[in-house]
Parts: sequence; structure tokens; C-alpha cells
Amino acid sequence: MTVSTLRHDWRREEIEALFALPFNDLLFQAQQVHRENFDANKVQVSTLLSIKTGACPEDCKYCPQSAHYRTDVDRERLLAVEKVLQEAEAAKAQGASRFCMGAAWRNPKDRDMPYIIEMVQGVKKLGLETCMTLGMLSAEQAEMLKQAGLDYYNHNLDTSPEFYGEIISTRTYHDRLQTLANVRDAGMKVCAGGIVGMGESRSDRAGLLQQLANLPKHPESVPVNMLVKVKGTPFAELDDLDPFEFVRSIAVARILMPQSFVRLSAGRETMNDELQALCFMAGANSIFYGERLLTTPNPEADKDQQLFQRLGIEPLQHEGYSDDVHEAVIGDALQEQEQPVRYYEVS
Ligand code: SAM
Ligand code: DTB
Ligand code: SF4
Repeated sequence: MTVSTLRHDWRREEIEALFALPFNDLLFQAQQVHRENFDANKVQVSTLLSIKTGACPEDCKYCPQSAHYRTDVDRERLLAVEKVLQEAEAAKAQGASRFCMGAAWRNPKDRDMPYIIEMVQGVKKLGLETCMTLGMLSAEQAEMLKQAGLDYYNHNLDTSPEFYGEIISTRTYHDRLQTLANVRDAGMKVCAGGIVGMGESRSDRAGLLQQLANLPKHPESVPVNMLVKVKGTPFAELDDLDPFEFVRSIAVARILMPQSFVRLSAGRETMNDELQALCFMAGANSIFYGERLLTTPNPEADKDQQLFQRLGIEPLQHEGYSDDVHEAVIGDALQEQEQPVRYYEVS
């Protein structure tokens, strides 16, 4: 089996040419690359928890947690470590292999770091992979998180450099690249992607993927989010992106970053099963599982279990995940759908 070469010199025109391929040709190419690098029927499953919600000083126009817009999100202080560990245990029992903790911060403050570190250590002890997304990180903070055992750090570029100014004014594209460099230099795995459906052009979508693919090392995990339109944000009334364009974005991400996990991320709540199946066909091999993303809804756990079963997809467990309970937990849960699923409730 050939393994696709890893390139870091993609030109915008080449990427736009991939986007412009006939849909079937693009999907065929993406599926080929996918099969050269992954088991095509395994999907990695992460669960998200908002550990600090709302009142964020940044002005990201898509975000329900920005203090600049009036949305229905109630602010909540940093959760207690015990509460986070309870939620991580519940996620593990539901079959997640990675637990991602997100905070509505511009960046973590020094006084927060001891709690954050305890959370990482506690979640790791449960045998879960750990991921955090806390905003910008200094080199020192990245080093502290690495020392605590954090596996992944999520920080998105969100869109192309040219379109970025339409979305956020309180931090620059360069700031974001610097955080990604700090995370990489500290030796953590990088989770970096963006959002489509914010009124950007196809060239902007190509530009986002170009930036990600031309990083010195491809991010291990690439979340492709479909904009979740939230009432009260400036983007609440935008027109829907053509769903096939979303699938194309996934396919191009797969071709550009052959060995990365491409996450079919936010936006699944409004996608039907057929569209999600096309995304998996295009090379998506990771999802967020559980009824809530950070503040917005995600498909019910039992709906995802049914989707996996209908498509013959199995959840991927990471190496070293050693707990008797974990074996095909999602499969077991299929037999026990009447059981209530415990997830984080936004107050
Ligand atoms: N505050 C930190 C930051 O922005 O770096 C971490 C949390 S922030 C909510 C994480 C990511 O969620 C954002 O970078 C953005 O890509 C994504 N996101 C936020 N609101 C979204 C929405 N309405 N639709 C899709 N993705 C969204
Ligand atoms: C990412 O790229 N998508 C996730 C995760 N990283 C943190 C967040 C999606 C948030 C969607 C809006 C919300 O639920 O607040
Ligand atoms: Fe704050 Fe992150 Fe939302 Fe931007 S995306 S407003 S930084 S929580």
C-alpha cells in the first residue's frame, strides 16, 4: 500500500483546483488517500466539556460566548476539578477516547493554571486522552500543560488570513500561529482547524486549508466546523453554505493532510445522516460525541450509535487505552438505549 507524501508547499491554485473537481472525482481521490492511511471504518470519538462558559472578552462574530453579543448563554465560572472529573468519567463510560475541555478565555491567567493542571492530571488518570482549548498560550504555559500530561491543544485558525479581519478584531492571525508554534515547541499534539459557512469564498476555504497544510508539521487533528448560527451573534442570519461545499472542504482537508484526523466537528446537529455519511466517505474520521458541544446542541448519543451501526463504523480507541469497560462501549450502549445518558447541562 502506498503512503501519500506529506507536502507543506501547497499553492492556493492547486487547492482551488481540487475544490473545483467534479464531486465524484474529488471524493474518490479523498477516499483513496484515506484508505492509504487509515482504517476507513474507524472513527475517533471525543467528548467536549465547557469548563468555563461565556463572558469572553474576544469578539469572534460566530461565537455565542463572546461578551460583545447578547445571546442566551449564561456565564459560568471555572468548574470545580471534581465536577470536570465526573463528566470525564461519564464520557468514558459512553465510549469517548478523548476528553476535550474548552474555556471561553482570551488566554488562561496564571491563577487558573493550578486548577487546569489538576484537571489534566485527573482526566489522564482515567485513561482518557486529554485535550484543552483555552485561547492563546505563552511558551511557558504550553510547557506547563505539556508537563502536566496534556496530549492535545486545540487552537483554530478559523479562516483564511484575508477573511480573518471580517471575523475577529481582538486577536490577530499571527497571534494564532504563534500559539500553535508554542504548542508544537512544547511537544504537544496540535488540533487546529476552522469554520466554514461564515460567508467566506471558496478561495478563503482553500486559504484556511493551505495555512494548516503548510505548517511545519500537519496538525494531528483538523476540526472542520460548520458554522452553528446562534441567535444574538452577528452571524445568526447568514445564508446556509451548500452542504456539498462542506463535504468538499472535508475531502480537500483529507487530501492535503493525509495522516491527520479530520474531524467532522460543529454543525452535525443540523446535518442528516446522509450528509454525515458523505463526510465520512470524504475522509472525516473523528467526531464530537455527546449531546452538547460547548454551549450548542450536538446529536443525541443514541442517534450517533445508530448512525455508526448503520454505516458499519466502529469507534477507534487510542493505544494504551486500558479499561475492561471500554471494549465496544458504543456497541454495548446500543443494547441499552433506555439508560439515561449523563451529560453537561448548560445552566
Ligand atoms: N476561547 C478559546 C479560543 O477561541 O481559542 C477556546 C474555545 S472556542 C469556543 C473554540 C473554537 O470553537 C473556536 O476557535 C471556533 O473555531 C469554534 N466555534 C465557536 N463558536 C462556533 C460556532 N458558532 N460554530 C462553529 N464553530 C464555533
Ligand atoms: C472545535 O474546532 N470545535 C469545538 C472545539 N474545537 C472546541 C467547539 C465548537 C463550538 C460550537 C459552538 C458552541 O457549542 O458553543
Ligand atoms: Fe472567546 Fe473562543 Fe468564543 Fe472567540 S471563540 S469569543 S475566544 S470563546
